[in-house]
Amino acid sequence: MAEETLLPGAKVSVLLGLGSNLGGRREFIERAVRLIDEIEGVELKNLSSLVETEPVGGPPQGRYLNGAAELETALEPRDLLNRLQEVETELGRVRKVLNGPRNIDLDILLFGDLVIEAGDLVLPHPRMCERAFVLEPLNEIAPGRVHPVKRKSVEELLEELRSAVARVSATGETERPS
Ligand code: PH2
Ligand code: MG
Ligand code: MG
Repeated sequence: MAEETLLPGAKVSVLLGLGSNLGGRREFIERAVRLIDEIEGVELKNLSSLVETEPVGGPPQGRYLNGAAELETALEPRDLLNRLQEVETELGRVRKVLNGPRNIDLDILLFGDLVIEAGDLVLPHPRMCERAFVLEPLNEIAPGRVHPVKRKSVEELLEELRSAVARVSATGETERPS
């Protein structure tokens, strides 16, 4: 575990992915951001613009609005995850289909340099490097932030993903980037 998370009261920088593809998408994300900023022990530092994206995976569904936020928190990762799930519930999220439509989705992408796998708490977020809808807004607010496992910056990860996508469309190659 990263040393900073062991120091009681020390603040850690956390990056979140934000998404919505049901109802008033922008309003859901804006309300979520306000509720997150009100969580005790959490301070909102930065918010990306919100971009419209094609749905990736899951059943056929509408386009998403996606963004990213940077927080500082003294909470433990599990407590932050619980608080974020409470915000999702407060905004009326119902968990039905895996990767299915949702009015709000709040994902912890990076929590300091923490690397952990504990049930539903997996950090860094296991699919963040394959998803342009995550890396693009993240690159707007934290291009230099380094992924603690890949040891590459968000900017580098996005560049890699873009060239992998370009390669696939040029050659029809289907292999995923490692
Ligand atoms: N979230 C998913 C599944 N697919 N596609 C887009 N474009 N944006 C998302 O936030 C998203 C998705 C599951 O969390
Ligand atoms: Mg998600
Ligand atoms: Mg989620």
